[in-house]
Amino acid sequence: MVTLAAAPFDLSFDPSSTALIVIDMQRDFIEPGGFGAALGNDVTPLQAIVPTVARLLALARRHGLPVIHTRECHMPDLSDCPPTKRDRGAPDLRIGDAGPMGRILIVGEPGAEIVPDLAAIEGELVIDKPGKGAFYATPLGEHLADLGISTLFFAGVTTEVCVQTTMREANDRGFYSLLIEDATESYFPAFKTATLEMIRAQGAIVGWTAPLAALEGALDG
Ligand code: C5J
Repeated sequence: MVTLAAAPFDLSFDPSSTALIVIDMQRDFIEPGGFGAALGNDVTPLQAIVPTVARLLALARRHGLPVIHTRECHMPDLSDCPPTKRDRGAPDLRIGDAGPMGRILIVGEPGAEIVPDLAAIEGELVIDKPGKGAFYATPLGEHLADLGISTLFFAGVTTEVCVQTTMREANDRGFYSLLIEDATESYFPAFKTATLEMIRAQGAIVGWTAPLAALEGALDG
């Protein structure tokens, strides 16, 4: 077992039953011209965490932790995108509309791809998900059960939407969940701060948080 100095208290985990899930580090959220920008957001803070997520991926790969990447995206006919999702707000470009990186959040389009610096390598699972949570309508749960995973490390964007939703789903399914504080980001700094606080509040009611350096120290020694 490895013990990590995390908040709100230490987290002990067995690396042989731990996996890393990197949520939605896609061009559509991180680059200008994508879905995030179409919603009126400044994507710069999300771009800034790419090197930290790359370091986290390197750490997980070095220690043989299974890595799972997710992409929020929909079928070209939008049959898996309910109006409640497509019609939300008044963005310049809605899900499925044609933008500078192809159709927004559509499977196989350039904007739906993971940014090149964080691309999956051979043997890593990439899960396309129609929802905010990565367990909803995907094979993620079965895959983790097949691997015998009990602890999940989380990174990715955005902290308060897809990352938090997936951590809550994981918590309900019995996984010990840790969010790497500097490997996640929001378009809204206050939402990131609030999400970190609510995850670890009330005795880790959803899970734990820790900076990447603490995890590197715990694993690399
Ligand atoms: C959003 C996500 N924010 N990946 N998606 O719509 O968090």
